[in-house]
Amino acid sequence: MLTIYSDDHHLHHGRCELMDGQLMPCFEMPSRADHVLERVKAQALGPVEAPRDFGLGPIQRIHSAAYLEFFKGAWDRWAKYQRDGDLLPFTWPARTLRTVIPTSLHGQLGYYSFDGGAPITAGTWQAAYSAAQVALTAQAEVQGGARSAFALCRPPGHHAAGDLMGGYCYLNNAAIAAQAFLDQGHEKVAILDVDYHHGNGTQSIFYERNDVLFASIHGHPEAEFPFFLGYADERGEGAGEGFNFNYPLPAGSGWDTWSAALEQACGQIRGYDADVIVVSLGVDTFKDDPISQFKLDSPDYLAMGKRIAALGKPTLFVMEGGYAVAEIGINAVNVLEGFQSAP
Ligand code: SP5
Ligand code: ZN
Repeated sequence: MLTIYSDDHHLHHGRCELMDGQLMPCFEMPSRADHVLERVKAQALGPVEAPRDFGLGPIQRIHSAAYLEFFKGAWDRWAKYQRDGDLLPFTWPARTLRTVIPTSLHGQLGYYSFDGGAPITAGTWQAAYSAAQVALTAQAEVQGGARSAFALCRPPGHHAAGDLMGGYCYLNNAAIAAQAFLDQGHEKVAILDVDYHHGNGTQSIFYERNDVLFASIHGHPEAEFPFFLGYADERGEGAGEGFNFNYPLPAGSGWDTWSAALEQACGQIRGYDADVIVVSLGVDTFKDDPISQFKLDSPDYLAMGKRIAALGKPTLFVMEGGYAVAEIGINAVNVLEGFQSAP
């Protein structure tokens, strides 16, 4: 399996996030992707190549022009204040407030984000842009006939909506790749989101459409980030009704519970008869993940890859979360090896 990877992810290294009443070092850090790359090489998964540049066009298919302009220019506006820290939002247009677009930097930052978990640094735009190109280059490999490809994206993308950043995400790499498949002639794409957190951004992007089926297995939003989306009764709307499937699971869920949900998700994907599958590959379902509450163990990821392979469709893997840095390479590459080992 071909891996696409860019060193540009190092340009994004947020300093801190708010947790347990304290500012803590960001869990979403550059060493995550470094460990995955190391494991790809150690296991000889296949060649590793740099991304090609497909420009802004395919990104604009998913994200609004106003959002992209804001994100691209935000750091330069912040740099004029000559503060020490990253650019972080602190006010959001929640209930009772208006959703006007302010003129100020922090007003706009609140408008274009949904949490305080997506710091903007000097290199964040370039890193996120390159991650989208990584996804698009791996997509082109599958479009060209490969059985699978791995987009080693960082920063991750599945929490980013059309005009919102949050949850460590800025550009929705999986959604951008899914749209590229459609724009290049496919008619039905399925996105299977196995990250511990609900892929609220991806769901919202495709919620009213029937050309992308979205299925997500995640910590129940009653108790888990992103809290305000990801319930089982969210089935899609309008033309998209019946093309969105959420499998929220309780804290403590292990492979038995998790794999039963995977079985259901795979059943929906099979019934849909997708041309191609995009996997939002988060491995924060791991038992020792520092911010998550599932109990998957490393061998379970081999089984996960095998089950996905049994769908028998061309498959693009897009890296999302996973914060047990020492094991992230083993767990992510286990999914890919499990997939590859299946007939
Ligand atoms: C891509 C991705 O996985 N994003 C996840 C963003 C999660 N941000 C909220 C983290 C909250 C952590 N709270 C854990 C409490 C444990 N004591
Ligand atoms: Zn996650």
